[in-house]
Amino acid sequence: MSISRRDFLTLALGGVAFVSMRAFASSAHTPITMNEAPMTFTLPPLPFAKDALAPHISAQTFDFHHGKHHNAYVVKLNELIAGTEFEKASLEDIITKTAGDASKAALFNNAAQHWNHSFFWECLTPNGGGKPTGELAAKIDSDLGGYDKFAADFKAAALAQFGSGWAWLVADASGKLKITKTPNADLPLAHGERALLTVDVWEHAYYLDYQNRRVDFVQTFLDKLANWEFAAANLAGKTFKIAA
Ligand code: MN3
Repeated sequence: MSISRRDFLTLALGGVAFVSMRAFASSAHTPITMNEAPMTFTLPPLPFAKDALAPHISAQTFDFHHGKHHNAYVVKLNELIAGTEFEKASLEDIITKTAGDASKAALFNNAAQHWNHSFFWECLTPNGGGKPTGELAAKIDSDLGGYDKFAADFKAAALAQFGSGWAWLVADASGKLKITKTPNADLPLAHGERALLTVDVWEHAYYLDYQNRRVDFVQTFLDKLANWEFAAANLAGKTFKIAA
């Protein structure tokens, strides 16, 4: 399969947030035959320039966090699925079928971390943060006691996650908003919940810019970086799918 750089840019600039070889495979741009070899997962580009969030998150942090950490999960994931029943599966299928299976922990961890990071980049935006508006704000009022309580509870969840993990705003199976935290690679998808917004609280997410001050990082995320437009689209039912 051949994808030209121009096609890639056209798709990327056309608003396709998550592009990958499998996404191309199913697009009109690239006819594919049934016999074609399984595709591999690819590192999605950041949805902003790597210095666009400075000084809140530095380009150096993205060099490591996106270029090294996230990339390593993708490389390992591809190694683990090669030649297995999972080599043609969607990322979501890999995650849901390996969640809770101790014998497939490495596969789950790398697949979930690929999903988590791809999602997290979309949760960040220059000039983001502050209070959401519209339906999402109304849901935060009705389900979570208003923005100020949401912010306090989200920050508390992020700080209470001992060691590595994630804090989330999710919609549960009934559609009610909840704040959750998950350890390591664990994620709402493994618990029947829909992710709306997340912040990565692994130390690699903030150590270069904030050292040990996780609280300052999470406060900055809420005040300056949170992409409420993305969260609102997730609430509205936009399917976040990493095409792999
Ligand atoms: Mn991370």
